[in-house]
Amino acid sequence: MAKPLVVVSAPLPQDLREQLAAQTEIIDVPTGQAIVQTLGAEQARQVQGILCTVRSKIDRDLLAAMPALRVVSNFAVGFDNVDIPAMNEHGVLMCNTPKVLDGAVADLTFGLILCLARNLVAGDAFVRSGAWTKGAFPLAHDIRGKTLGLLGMGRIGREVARIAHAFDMPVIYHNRRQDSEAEASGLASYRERDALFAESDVLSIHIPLDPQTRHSIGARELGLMKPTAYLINTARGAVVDEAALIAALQAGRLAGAGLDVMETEPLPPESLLCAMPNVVLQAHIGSATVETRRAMIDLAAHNLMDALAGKKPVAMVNPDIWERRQA
Ligand code: 8YV
Repeated sequence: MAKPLVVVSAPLPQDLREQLAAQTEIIDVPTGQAIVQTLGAEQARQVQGILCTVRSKIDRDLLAAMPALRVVSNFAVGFDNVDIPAMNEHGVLMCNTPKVLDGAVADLTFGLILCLARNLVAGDAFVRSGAWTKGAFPLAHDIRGKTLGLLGMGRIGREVARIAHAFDMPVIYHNRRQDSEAEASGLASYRERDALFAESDVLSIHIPLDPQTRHSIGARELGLMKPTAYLINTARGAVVDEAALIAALQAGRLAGAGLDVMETEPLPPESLLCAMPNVVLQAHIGSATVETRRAMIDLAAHNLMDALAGKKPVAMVNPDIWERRQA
């Protein structure tokens, strides 16, 4: 029997490539490049699996062009690049990489919080420029005792809460579903959504991007926040109305923002965010460590190989498709 045809549009280490090549025929598509257009209609019709990053758009057009497609495996925990209702209609399994990146993203969240509160980026420039020889660096702020608000209490939110306890930060959260375990263990206390924005000294976002959450943090929410508070976003840029965030920062209605994600990535250098001293920016690096990325690509590649071999993948976004297939 011919090996199934798969598209690889993600950085795949050689050992995993060899494992995948033993059971499939691989077509490489440069990361982020439109898959169907690169392949052409004839080849697209035969593709059974895709391994891709969040830069590949998996939409109705792609699904219509790939009637043999059985599985899409994202090299990411997020799947806002994928039209899940359309995947369900076409009976295509969606896999992702949860858990393995929780620690890395939570660590970066704290990196951003500390950069803002202690003014570390400016402090580095202060020393390098020789300004230290002329006087002391201005005082910054403690994070100890300050309230951390978590919007979203999934795996990453919980990991951030655990770290916050080591910094003696009281933790409050808002989530679609109240997390009784987090409450019972003393990890975090539930707040209504508006109260979370109003009470937090640091508000950190840990929700996925979907049609309901897009621009769900806008002028109204930012207006509820303390003028001394910081906003941290390591989730997805588009959950925040970036124009409203810029306006709030410019007006001093917010003390600062730590952003690993933006509405447009890569962030154009002419963005007003780049000129703001009270903003710390990173290039969507939440999971970008050697160890975490290796764990992610391992999981993503095995999800793909398992699904094609008829073995239950470890991480499925729409397990109903799998169950339906078994039945
Ligand atoms: C990126 C992420 O996917 O996992 C996610 O949802 O946003 C990141 O880890 C990363 O760039 C790997 O493609």
